[in-house]
Amino acid sequence: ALLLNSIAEGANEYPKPEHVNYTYGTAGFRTLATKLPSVLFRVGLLAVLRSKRLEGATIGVMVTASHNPEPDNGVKLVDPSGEMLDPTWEAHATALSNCPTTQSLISTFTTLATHLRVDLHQPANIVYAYDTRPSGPELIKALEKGFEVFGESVKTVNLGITTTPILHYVTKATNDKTGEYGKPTKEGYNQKMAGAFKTLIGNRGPLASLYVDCANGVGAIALQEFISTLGDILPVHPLNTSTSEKGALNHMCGADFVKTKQALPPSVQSSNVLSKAGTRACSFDGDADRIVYYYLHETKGTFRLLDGDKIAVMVAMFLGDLVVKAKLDEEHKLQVGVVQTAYANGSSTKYLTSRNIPVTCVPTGVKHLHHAAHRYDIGVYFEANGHGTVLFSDGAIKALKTASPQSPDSANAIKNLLAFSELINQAVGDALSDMLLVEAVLAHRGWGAPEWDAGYEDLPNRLVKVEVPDRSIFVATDAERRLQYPQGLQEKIDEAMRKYDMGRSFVRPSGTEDCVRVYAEAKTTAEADSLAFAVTDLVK
Ligand code: 16G
Ligand code: ZN
Repeated sequence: ALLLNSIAEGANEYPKPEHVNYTYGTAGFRTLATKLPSVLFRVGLLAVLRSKRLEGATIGVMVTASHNPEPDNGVKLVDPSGEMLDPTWEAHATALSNCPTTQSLISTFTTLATHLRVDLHQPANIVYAYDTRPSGPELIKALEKGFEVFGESVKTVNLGITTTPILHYVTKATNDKTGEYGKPTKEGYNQKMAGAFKTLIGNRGPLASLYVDCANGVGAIALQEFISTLGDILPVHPLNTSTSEKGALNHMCGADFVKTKQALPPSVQSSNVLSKAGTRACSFDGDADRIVYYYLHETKGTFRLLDGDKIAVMVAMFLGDLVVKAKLDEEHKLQVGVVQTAYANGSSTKYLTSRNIPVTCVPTGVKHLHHAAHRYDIGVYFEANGHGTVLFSDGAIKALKTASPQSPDSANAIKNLLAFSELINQAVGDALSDMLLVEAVLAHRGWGAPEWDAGYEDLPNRLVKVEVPDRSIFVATDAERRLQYPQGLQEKIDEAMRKYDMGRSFVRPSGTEDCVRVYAEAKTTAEADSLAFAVTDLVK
């Protein structure tokens, strides 16, 4: 009763705005920050329930809206393994956030606690963090209020302004009682990555200069801290690092801008840093869990994008070669596989398949890719937009650690594979760790951006955002490659596709915005555009 009283007090302090309907979507709750205080308070309650349900295992809470404009914010929960919240709990988050009154919140809370068999006497442990958005501190107060109502039984760690992947790492490391995954701090993470990177680079350094567009977000801070741990084997030049300049976050820069516009951020363009042939740059998004690379064509000067697909292909091919060198393909049958979504460029899928790398296609959203990647010994997953990582299964790690190599070459390959497993964030994709992964692979191959790019040529493609009266009538199937409803629409899309050389198009409702997205690719830019617009007309 005491608890319910304090919940009521907190709820009165953070009333739910009328006429707003919240959904815990692909990336948690995300909307205008001014609409979020009541949601944060309630997410605080749910995080505690989840932790208590799991007998005090540490739950992570991240307050960010990633690549969205600065006035937005959001919140998502991280499970003890460092992965996204168990999908069955998403509905509980949605239910709590939509209770219109304090009364109904109390009753939903009580029902949930009973129904989920939460023992409220259990301890709870929470670790939380937020990005650089101006709305962060106010929202954090509301979140903390949600923890405080439980009194002494809740222990919290505030990581402060930190990237999403660091929060995931710390959550995972805190729950790993063996201590093998690493120290559960930001410093622990940086040391772990720096150590693995140094092992991988060996005497190949110092590497060529790398320009990093930090989207004026929290990645700028994380990068700076990491560089000071790493030293000078990788000369990194951070760009767009104005984390406190109003309106700068994600504005005309960052991974989402580059991927969507397929162009340099104007700030990078005008700084001229890419004019020296072979110079490469990359862009993080606003919470540093996405990365894309790019460079300018040596003779034509045109913009060349190296997106999530290009990263996945290069990394999978390289790790596959290492597995062969380590002789782990024969003895242990270790398999490298790739997970993509329907947005993966058709050329990348074709390239992998023709080289006998198995490819799985899953619906959009990190949790789907992550889950599917677990099914491979070494599962490489990337969304085209730059979210991704590489998962090493327990079996793979064990095989690596117990192998008895027959040659120095094999021994070296094994050592490198183990170093990659340390370098790469096993909880979630991290722009920083992925950047080091790319740099390490390039260094080993002796490649620059053009050699990396040479593997295959992207099919021209086009993404269109279509506003429709009711996006819920669009139901996708087959990993979002086909529409099940509205009935008959898929047949028309198929008919449109057949008119274009290498034409492929699909339609899916967005999980983050009130719209439907149309993707099309074809042999030429004109054909890709024309297919995209033909399908858009069918959808409207
Ligand atoms: C979310 C997802 C991202 C996905 C995007 C698609 C996570 C952490 N984020 O941002 O992976 O690409 O949604 O957005 O899962 P859409 O449904 O609006 O196209
Ligand atoms: Zn992000």
